[in-house]
Order: sequence, then structure tokens, then C-alpha cells
Amino acid sequence: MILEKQFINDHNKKLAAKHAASFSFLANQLEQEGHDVERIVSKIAALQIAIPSWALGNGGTRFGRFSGGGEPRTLEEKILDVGLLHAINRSSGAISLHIPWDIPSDAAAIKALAREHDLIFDAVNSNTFQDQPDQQLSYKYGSLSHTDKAIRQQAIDHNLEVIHHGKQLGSKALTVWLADGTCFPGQQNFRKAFQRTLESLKEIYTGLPDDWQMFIEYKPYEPYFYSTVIQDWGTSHLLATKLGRKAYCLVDLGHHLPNTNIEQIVAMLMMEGKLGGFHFNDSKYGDDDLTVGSIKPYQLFLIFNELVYGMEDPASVNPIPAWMIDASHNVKDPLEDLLQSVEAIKLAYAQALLVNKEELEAARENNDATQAQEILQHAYRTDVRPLIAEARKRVGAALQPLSLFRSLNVRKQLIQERGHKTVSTGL
Ligand code: PSV
Ligand code: MN
Repeated sequence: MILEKQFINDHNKKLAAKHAASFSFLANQLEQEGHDVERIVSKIAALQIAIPSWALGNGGTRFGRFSGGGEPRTLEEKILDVGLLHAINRSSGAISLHIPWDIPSDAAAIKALAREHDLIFDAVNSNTFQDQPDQQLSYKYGSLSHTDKAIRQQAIDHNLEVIHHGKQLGSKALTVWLADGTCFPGQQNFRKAFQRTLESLKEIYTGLPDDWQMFIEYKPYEPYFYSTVIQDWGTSHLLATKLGRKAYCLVDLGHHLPNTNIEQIVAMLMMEGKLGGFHFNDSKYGDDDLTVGSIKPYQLFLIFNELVYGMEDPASVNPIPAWMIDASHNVKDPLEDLLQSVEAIKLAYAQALLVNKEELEAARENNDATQAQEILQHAYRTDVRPLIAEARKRVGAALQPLSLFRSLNVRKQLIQERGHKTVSTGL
């Protein structure tokens, strides 16, 4: 479905007066507090968050999956869906592919289609956590860490093939998430599994173009339940450091044990210049892949506080991380969920931009915990929605993405076009 520019204009016109009043009220207040509102608005407008090709249909659990209908059936349709999101919010200008779930049969045509929708290709993701029908050897007992050299080689070759697809599309990064792990104590030698993984990654790294990055994602458990080879940020950092300057860690918000202090991990990785990629979602228990900001919005703000600190520090050696949503939509319309997630990310970013860094540092130097909390929560409790809306308005996006999406009856139209048939997202 292609969004006519006129729909956005009409939508924005209807909301213009109300928005202007709330934006000028907030802008005034922020200017009085010493903020450069123009700078903040342009930063918010510039933030782009990639959409993964696997998040456009309904996800499920191991107990079942319920499709809302109208899901994209092909890679072309997935690009159309991301294009639609981007037309509405001008903040989702990139798509991240999972290979082999989404292998482009004609890369040039896919690239051209994406360009038509103003989209670029974000990191490409390899998949050695499932056996594919035409695959010779099984990943049941691991891939890059496998005891059998031939299986490791098959997984290495797959990653090199993913880089090849990415090159054709203009991607600049490879994300490696390994499911490799064990279910029972004693099942594997931890050290040997790590060494084998490092050796395999070295071979992939050799095939990585010079202007590419490799993101190494960590996860403590699932699909295996006793150990995971790349279980935490320390292991990911160890690998990234041993591999070299093109290798970075990737933080997925769902890949931490309950109550982990993720903002501190972010701070440490950025300090070391090793935070390369970020997967957004939210969770209550484990890797729940819920809508960003739906469960722990304050934690998201605290994480952004560290991200902003890391990005704005002139002494920072960390590149700007690659942002992506990695969520699954079991009960919501996937496109609505993604619009909400992008919104939540931008809200947390805007709130973090409002933190008075000098005052916060002064409070810290004085060991004034009360004042430090006041400063953080003053920013967090500011209703920044008019700032986000203004940023969108300035780049031709909708003032209220979700209400525009609903008013256009997008899902109904997609069901008419594509039908109710359940389509596998690979998940
Ligand atoms: C694994 O849980 C993960 O977070 C990785 O990023 C995968 O690529 C993605 O989810 C989809 O399975
Ligand atoms: Mn992830």
C-alpha cells in the first residue's frame, strides 16, 4: 500500500492548531530552562530506527500463532510495509534482513524497490540456529562452536554468503547471533566451545569488507537452557576485542537476566568504543520481545541517558550504534506495534537529551544522590510528545502516526490485497 502525501497533509492540517499550542508551550518552558530546542528537535528528527524483515507479520510462541491477516508474503511486500511505516513517521528508513528467511532473488531489483521507498539496508543477519531443508549437516549441537570442523565450516560459509547478499544490497554490517549452547551441565567444554567460536568468527571476519562492521549479539539462555556460548556482554566483548576494530558488541534489550543493569553495560561498552548495534524491545520475564517501552519505560530512558552521554561526549571513541527494533507481535497489529515502538524510542531519546549533564555531574561530584535523582526524573517526567510531533512535522511525517494509520484502515486494505492466509515469518 502506497501512502499518498495528501493523507499526511490532511491529517496534519486537522491537528495543526492543537499541536502548535502544545509545542510552543513546551518550547517556551524548555528555553527558559536553557535548552536549545531547535537542536533537540533536529536530533530527534534525524534518529532512524531499522525495522527487521521478520517483524512485519505476527509472531507466535511455541504454543501457537495467531495471524491478524494481511501479512507480507514476499520480501517485496515486506519492503512495502517498511516503506509505509517510513512514509508515516519518516523515522524507519532502513530494513534489516535475516538470511535465509529473506534472500533477495534479484538483489538489484530489491535495492531499487527499497530506494523508491527511501529505504536503505541495515545489518544483514545470519541464521545458524535452524536447519534449512536443503542443508547437509545439522546445527542441533551448535554451529560456529560445533565439535565437528565440517559443521563449523558450513556455518562459516553461510555467514560469508550473508555478507555477499549484504554487499549486493548496500548493507554495511553483519549481525551474528549464535544459539550455540548446552542444555545440561557437563555437555560441553566451555573453553573449547569459546575457542572454536573465536576461530570460526576469525574466518568470517577475514571475509568482512573493510568498511563493514560485525556485531556480536549475546544472550544468556534460549534456545538452550544450561549455557550459551556467547552468554553475556563480557563474552561478546572478549570476542570483539580479539577479532579487531571492525567487530563490536550488540545489545538486545531482551537478552539479559531479570533486573540486569543494562544502562551500566551500555556505559561500559561505549567507554571502550565497542557498542556497535542495538536491538530494542521490552520484557517482563525473559526475551519476551514486547513493544518497546511497554513494560519498563524508565529503564529505557536510563539506557538512553547513557547512549546520549556516549554519543555526545567529544572524547567518545564509539561509533553511532546501529538501531533496530527486534520485537515480535503476538496480539497486536505488527505495523501498529512498530509505530508504537519507534515512538517509544524517540520519547526516551528526547527525554535523555533534556538531562542537564552539567548539573548531574555536579550532583555526582558532591555525592548528592537526591539531587541526581531529581535531575534525571525532571527530564523523564517532561511530557516530550509535542517535541516528537514537531520533529515529525518538519520532515513531512504525520503528527500522530498511529491515529493516521488507523484512520486509513490500513490493515483492512492489506487483508483485502493479501488475504487472511497465515504466512510464516520464520520465527
Ligand atoms: C535472538 O533471540 C534474536 O534476538 C536475534 O537477534 C535474532 O536474529 C532474532 O532474535 C530473531 O530470531
Ligand atoms: Mn536480537
